[in-house]
Order: sequence, then C-alpha cells, then structure tokens
Amino acid sequence: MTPSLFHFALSPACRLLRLVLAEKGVGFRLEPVRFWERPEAFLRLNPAGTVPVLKISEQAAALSETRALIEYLEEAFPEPNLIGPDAETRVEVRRLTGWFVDKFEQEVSGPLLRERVLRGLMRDGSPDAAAIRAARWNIQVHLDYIGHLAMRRRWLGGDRFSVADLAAGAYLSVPDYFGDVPWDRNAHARDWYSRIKSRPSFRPLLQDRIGGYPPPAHYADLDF
Ligand SMILES: N[C@@H](CCC(=O)N[C@@H](CS)C(=O)NCC(=O)O)C(=O)O
Repeated sequence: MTPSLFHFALSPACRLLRLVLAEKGVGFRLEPVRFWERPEAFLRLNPAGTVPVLKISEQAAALSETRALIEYLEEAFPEPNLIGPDAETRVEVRRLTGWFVDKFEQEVSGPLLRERVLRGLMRDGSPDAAAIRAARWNIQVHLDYIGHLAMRRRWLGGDRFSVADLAAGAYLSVPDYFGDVPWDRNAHARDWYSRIKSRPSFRPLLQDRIGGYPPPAHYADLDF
C-alpha cells in the first residue's frame, strides 16, 4: 500500500519529507491539508495540528514531527544512507538539519510563509512589512553560512550528500518561491543550490504552484 503524506505545498518541513522519501525511492501519495483551518479529521491524525504527517499504510499509526520522521525513514528505508556512515558525520548532519528545521524556520521561512501566504489564506489582515524585512535581512547570514560550508566541503554535511543538503534545499526553496533569496550575494551558496535543484527528487517541488501566489520566473529554472 502506498504511504500518504499529509502536507501543504509551501511548508518547508513537508518539502523536506518529500525530498527524503523521493531520495529513498519510496513512492507516496500527497494529501493536501489546510492545516490553518484545523480540520477535525486532521487533528485526529495529529493533535498538534502540524504538517507533515506520514501514514505508511492505511492501518499504520499517523507519524509526525519532522526530525522524528527523518530518523524513522532512515531506519525503515536504510538505503541510500542519508545521515552518514559514522558518529562524527551523523552528529554534524543532524546539527545542520536542526539548523534549518529550527533556526532557519524561525528566522526566515516561517515569517515569510506566514506574511506572504498564510495571512491571505486565513484572511488575517495585511502582511507585516517589518517581519518580511527582518526575514530578508536574516537570510543573508544563512546564505553566507551555506556558502562558507559549500566552499570547504563537497556537500554541506561533509563528503557525502545527506539530509543536511535536503533540509537546506527544502527550507531555502520557500523564500526562493517568493523571490526573497539574494542569490547574487554568494556564488558558493548559489552553485550548491543549483546542484540540489537539479536532483530528480527536487523536480516536483519546482512544479508546485499556490493559486494567487505565482513564483518568480527563475524559481523553476535550473540555470537561475
Ligand atoms: N514541530 C513540527 C513543526 C512543523 C511546522 O512548523 N509545520 C507548520 C507548517 S510549515 C505547521 O503545521 N504549522 C501549524 C501550527 O503550528 O499550528 C515538525 O517538526 O513537524
């Protein structure tokens, strides 16, 4: 039976799960959720009301929490290994994954998603320009950090491609959808992102469109 991923197309956490499932070659069905409306049927699956939620089969329990889900997928589908072959690599890959899931989310993708899209979908007033400005300021520091890592390592977590690259790619892809990434600022970060963007796992993300919120022309362009 095909697993179901309950998601929202512009949620970076959901995008990360889609990438991990695709990289592991696990077929899945996407079930869109308007999580901000807190649908009762969805709250029965995840009382926290957050996406992503994964149901590996119809009978299986609904699984949630992005980092727990990544660990679960690594155990349930060990190939290809996306966390690393030894303890030293794994701690670094997990640190960087947390960087994006927590820090980048709080400082950049969370506020941008809320102000640019969710406020409109929730009919919750007009966007907070100061919050958008702050997120666009914060992203510069993150882009430089990605560039710093990409200059010293083959992939962000070390020699091997890992979930740290997928996390950074998923979380950056949301501000990129809004045209909020200053790509000219850091060539190393830009080159790394173009490698991530070219992976087959990324293709469906580049085709996502949210009605009323079209992405800029470069969003789906591999030579942006
Ligand atoms: N702790 C959750 C957070 C994921 C998350 O922030 N999801 C957002 C969408 S991007 C959400 O569902 N927000 C709804 C809410 O917080 O009520 C996880 O790790 O999966």
